[in-house]
Amino acid sequence: MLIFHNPSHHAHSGRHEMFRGRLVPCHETPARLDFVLAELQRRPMGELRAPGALDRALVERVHAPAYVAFLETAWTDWLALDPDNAGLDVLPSTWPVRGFRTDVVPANFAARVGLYSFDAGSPITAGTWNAAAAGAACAIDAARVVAGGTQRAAMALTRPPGHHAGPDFFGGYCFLNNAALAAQALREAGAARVAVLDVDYHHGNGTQTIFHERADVLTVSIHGDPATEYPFYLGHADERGAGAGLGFNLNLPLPAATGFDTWLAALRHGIEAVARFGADALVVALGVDTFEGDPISHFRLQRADYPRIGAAIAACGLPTVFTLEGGYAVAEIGENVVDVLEGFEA
Ligand code: OKP
Ligand code: ZN
Repeated sequence: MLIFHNPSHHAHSGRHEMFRGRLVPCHETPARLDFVLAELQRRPMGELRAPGALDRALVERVHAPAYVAFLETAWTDWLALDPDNAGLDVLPSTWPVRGFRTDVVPANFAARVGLYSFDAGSPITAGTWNAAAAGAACAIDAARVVAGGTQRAAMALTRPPGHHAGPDFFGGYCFLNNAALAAQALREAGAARVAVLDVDYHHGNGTQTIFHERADVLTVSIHGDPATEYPFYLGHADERGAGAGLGFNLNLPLPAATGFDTWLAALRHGIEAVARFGADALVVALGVDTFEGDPISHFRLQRADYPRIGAAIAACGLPTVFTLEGGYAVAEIGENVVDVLEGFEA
């Protein structure tokens, strides 16, 4: 498969995320992608390529233009407040929850950060826009290569991840929704029906919300039950989509401590839904934070399970775009990701 890697990912390197009353070191680090690249040196899976220029217009058909503009200028706006801010990350501390207005964009920068976010765990740094934009270009380019038919599969090997980013909000370490951008690019390149299969430990709330009222993109997510697991406020089994999109979202929440047998049964269920939908192309939001050694997640998948995930996905027989999402057991992320790809290609 052709792998688009993000040459700008190091530019996004957050210092801290808020956790239980403390600022703690970020889990979502540049080392994560470096470990995947190192494993690909040992076990090459195909050509590695840098992305081309970002199709900004396509990004603005997935995300609100005002949100994209906010992300692009957030760092300079932050520095304009105080030059000493260069040594600090941007983190929100106030949000417009129930009863507040979200239709008036505040002039105050901190208020705008809150308007466009949903957690205090996703710092904006000097290079966040450049890294997220290059990652979006990876996802769009991967989709176009697959749509062109010269490759059955391609990957957007990038960070920050994307699946928590919604139409006009960041959070969960995500800023631009790479999987949604790939799905939109596949649609615009001629695939009538596109399925997004999200196998990250966390519910793909951003992707679900982006396609909530659309019947042309099926969203399926297998994840830790939001009753106890991040992102908490979305991802329940009764969320089926709305309007024209009713019936085109499938959530498969599983309890903490779920092992591979139960997880694989959920994957098969999700794959059956993709087949019933009649998808012409598939986007896989590939997080490997389902791994038993993951420091922030609670499933119990083991190393030997990952090739089997790849094989099950390959059996869909669809043109496939992978995006990299979570996986925080940094020493093992490379092996687990490449194991999925190897299982897919076998
Ligand atoms: C991203 B992805 C908030 C910290 C909560 C966020 C987890 C984001 C996971 N202070 N943790 O789905 O792997
Ligand atoms: Zn995750």
